[in-house]
Amino acid sequence: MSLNESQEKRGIDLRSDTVTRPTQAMRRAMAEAEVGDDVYGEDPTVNRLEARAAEVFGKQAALFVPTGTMGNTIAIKLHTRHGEEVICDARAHVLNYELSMMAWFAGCVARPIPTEDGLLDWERVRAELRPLGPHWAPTGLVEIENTHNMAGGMVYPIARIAEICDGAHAHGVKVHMDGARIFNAAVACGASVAELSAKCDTVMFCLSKGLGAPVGSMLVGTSGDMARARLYRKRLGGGMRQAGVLAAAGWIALEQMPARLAQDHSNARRMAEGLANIPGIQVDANKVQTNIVIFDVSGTGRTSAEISARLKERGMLINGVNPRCMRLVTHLDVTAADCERALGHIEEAVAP
Ligand code: TLP
Repeated sequence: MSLNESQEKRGIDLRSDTVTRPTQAMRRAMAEAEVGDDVYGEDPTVNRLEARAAEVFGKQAALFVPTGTMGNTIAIKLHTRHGEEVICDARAHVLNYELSMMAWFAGCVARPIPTEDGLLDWERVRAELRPLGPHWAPTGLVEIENTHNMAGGMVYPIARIAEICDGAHAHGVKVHMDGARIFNAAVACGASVAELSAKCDTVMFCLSKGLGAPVGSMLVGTSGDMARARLYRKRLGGGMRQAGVLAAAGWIALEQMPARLAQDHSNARRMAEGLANIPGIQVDANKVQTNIVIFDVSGTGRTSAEISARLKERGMLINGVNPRCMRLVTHLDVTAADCERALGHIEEAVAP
């Protein structure tokens, strides 16, 4: 069976943009990659990818890490000391989906701020900043997520990021951006990733989500921070030896794939518009800015688990985020035609 035939048999997988398979160009580049031992800093393909990522983000240096979780974990460790607090949105990935890594590795607790749309602002951050006191743990870091996954792919206005960074820096507090999908944010707001993250001390971004690489994320920041980050990566077991095989796919993800993200965004918007017309489903299509749609299915009388199971029988995969709400994520392995078919399947699956 050819690769294309096997992909057609896969059905429609909208669980996440992490499910994408590497493109033919990526597979070729992986097969041909020049490699060395990256723990010795001798893998030319990894070195080239790190240099390019730093350049694209306008930062001094970058570090190739196996996962976004590891990139965020290292960043939090870099900027904090044991016993400090990390200010983040209440639905942040670092708080809810990373197995309390900030406590496990950095010895920090989260100071979550509930928000309507997942986006922090300086006023709210300032209200939660704490100095060391007889009862308080001091604030070690502010963390912002762009795009915001569980808020439905929301994008930070660039001015808001600058305000948070300027405010935090004036108080001696660093800012880390979980930019797992920062290229989606850049496409949605028409700014470069360098502009979006200019004032952030570190940024983690994923090659393995919308950009389609099979594995890999990057951390970018100052040379000093990345030298320390390299040691933390090793401590976490992330020294990957001939990782150029992976970085070769990452290079294509970084260089070629951002240009196609607008297609994912229009597919997501179309899905949201179609969902809004299905009785019992609630979603505001105008709020869909990138490739994630979170929609409320409670009005259908079915739980998200039931709907997931019914869709699975039709060869389609979508997960619930809780019993009332489901999330779908568009990506390079779903076409506009797949999205139309997906809407049909959902309409059937929610029907009484
Ligand atoms: N997100 C995954 C799941 O963990 C929920 C997904 O399917 O969306 N930051 C953000 C904002 C993320 O969305 C993710 C992954 C990560 C970090 C972690 O990246 P990995 O999975 O590479 O550790």
